[in-house]
Amino acid sequence: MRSDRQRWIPAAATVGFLLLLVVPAPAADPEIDRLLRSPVGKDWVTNGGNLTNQRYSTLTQINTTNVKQLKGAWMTRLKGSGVGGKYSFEASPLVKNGIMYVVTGNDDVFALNAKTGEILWEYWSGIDQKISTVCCGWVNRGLAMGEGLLYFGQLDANVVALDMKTGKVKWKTPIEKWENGYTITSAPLYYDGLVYSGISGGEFGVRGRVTALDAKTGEIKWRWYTLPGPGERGSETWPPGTDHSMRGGATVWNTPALDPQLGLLYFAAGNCGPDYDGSMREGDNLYCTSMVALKAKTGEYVWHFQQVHHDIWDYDAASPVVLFDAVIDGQPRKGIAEAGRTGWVYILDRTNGKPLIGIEERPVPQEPRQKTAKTQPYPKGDPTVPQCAEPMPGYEKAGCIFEVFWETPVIVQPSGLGGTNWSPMPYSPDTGYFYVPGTIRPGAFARYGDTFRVGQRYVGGTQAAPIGAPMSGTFTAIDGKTNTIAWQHKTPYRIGGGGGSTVTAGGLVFRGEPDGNFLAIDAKTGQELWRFQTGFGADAPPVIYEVDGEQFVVIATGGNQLQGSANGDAVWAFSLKGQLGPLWPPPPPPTVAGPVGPIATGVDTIKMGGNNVEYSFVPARVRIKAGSTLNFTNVGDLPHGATAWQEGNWDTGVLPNGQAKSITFSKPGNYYYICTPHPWMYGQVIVE
Ligand SMILES: [Cu+2]
Repeated sequence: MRSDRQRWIPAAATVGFLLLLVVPAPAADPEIDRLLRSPVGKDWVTNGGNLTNQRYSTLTQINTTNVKQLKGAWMTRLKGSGVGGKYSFEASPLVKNGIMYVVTGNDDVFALNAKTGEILWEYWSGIDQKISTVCCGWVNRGLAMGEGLLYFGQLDANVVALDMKTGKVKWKTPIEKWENGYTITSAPLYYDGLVYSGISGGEFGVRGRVTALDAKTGEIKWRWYTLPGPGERGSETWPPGTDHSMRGGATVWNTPALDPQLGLLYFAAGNCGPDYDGSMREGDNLYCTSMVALKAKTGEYVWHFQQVHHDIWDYDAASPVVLFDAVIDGQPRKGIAEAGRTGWVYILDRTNGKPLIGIEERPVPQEPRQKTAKTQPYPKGDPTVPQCAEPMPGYEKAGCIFEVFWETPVIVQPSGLGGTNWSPMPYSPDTGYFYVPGTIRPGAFARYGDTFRVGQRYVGGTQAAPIGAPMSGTFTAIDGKTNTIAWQHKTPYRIGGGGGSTVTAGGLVFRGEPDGNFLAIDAKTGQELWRFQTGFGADAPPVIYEVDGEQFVVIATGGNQLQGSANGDAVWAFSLKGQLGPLWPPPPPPTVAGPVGPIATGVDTIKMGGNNVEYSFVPARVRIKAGSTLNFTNVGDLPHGATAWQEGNWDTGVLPNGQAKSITFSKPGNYYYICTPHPWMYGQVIVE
């Protein structure tokens, strides 16, 4: 008896232990997890629609036969949140059970009745308006939901959870400090009790990472640095004995994707820092400009694929990765794809990170001072934008995608502000096409030595478009089986940093334009079927949902700094029962390069080389009264000047560091100017 019991106890303990091993813990939110794993239907519960980031809706009520009848169902203004030149509106609204949740560029969150547009509650972030480490517009790309909470990152580098019913803060976890250069702009991903968030700051000498937080408490469960510490995997791609990798950028500012079967989390990491100066960081510089897979539960490294070795062009992998399944060469394959600023779509096997269609390492131009990589990956298939620049007057050299440069400017295309930027790339399993927004724009690249200072811009050069350079875009259907163009539209404006799109089983691609137009396109043929003027820059990605049997298409229209489109705070919803007509068109975005950004008033000093950016006028655009005097002060390291461009005849001459020259503007007019030694440096004075 006694010996029997002795045998029984360890046996029971072993069975219990085995049960712990094989029976997974119950999901914290089984319903959201199921929606995240399923094709997208009436609800849209995460930024990319579901865990694949495909942005493909199975709803068919609105389709190619009836889309011409589509009209505005409602339009709601979000009480001035995110209105102002510094903001962009890039969020995908989320919808669950007839309630919509949307976040603005000021990190303010609104809950709306998804059928009527009525505001149900508001969360005002109260974020510090003096945050000085925002790179490229105050922006928030969206929310995640699960366990009755909404999750999002703020520009002050906090991840916040709100109660979905009330908008009250449940928890708030700082990932970093904005004062150190860190901000959060991407939408997080919720799945199975964890919230995954990236971090931005690639132009501020930061160390990129992905952080997983406990969805209930906000506790940080793990973090994975995109830049290896000494002795860690990948550290051999940085110069030994230096700490350059600790401020090498590789930020993650797009929503990850997740394969629950493989248990893997996927994301793309951004450009290397300092962006345009590779002289001190010899090596491939992992994991800059790379697609990465980690174990979703633990953050353990599984594989990576680097799109650009030793990046010196700001070829930031910024668009969200997309998971898809396809039969390629007769074999069912598990794919992952990402649209790069290089203009290529990178298509890999998501089980192992190996190219699915073929990517070839080819020799590229060399510049020993930049420690350039010997070869670069060239994907098989078609780029979506031209990859060579046209010569321009005033520049000695124009080159193609991996053309090298040092201190004399060289014009390169696509450039780090061309190709596909943060905009998502939808995928339709019906057509097998990726839908790729692209920007065509040359950049004048020049390197200069930059000193690292915590919380200051740290880019080591410039890629400004030469003043007067033409800018436009493309919208391309890329066949996922071949990586070749199925159809392509030339667009009048840049759309790679906006013009978000979404595809449906109704055979439609919905996409916005920075001139305010919202379009429906035949997903198979590319034919435009419908167009509607929203009145604001239509640069956010649309979302599809259903309430009470009625299908809606919604888009946040509030413009975009990258696109130069008209700012606002509107959310437009469309349906076949809609009654609202179009608004007046907003001012169109520029199609020729020139000074951009907010117009400052009450300013009497223009800093040349200000904000730790050598080739800049700060502020770049000012409005003054006739008879006012502007004091041009060189705070940079190099000699700079301001010289009238086209209109007017004034010149500060070239001033060394610390010197200033005053110019009085007596006649009203619009005065552009450039720095003659650095013609990619320009500004604007509006005299009234
Ligand atoms: Cu200059």
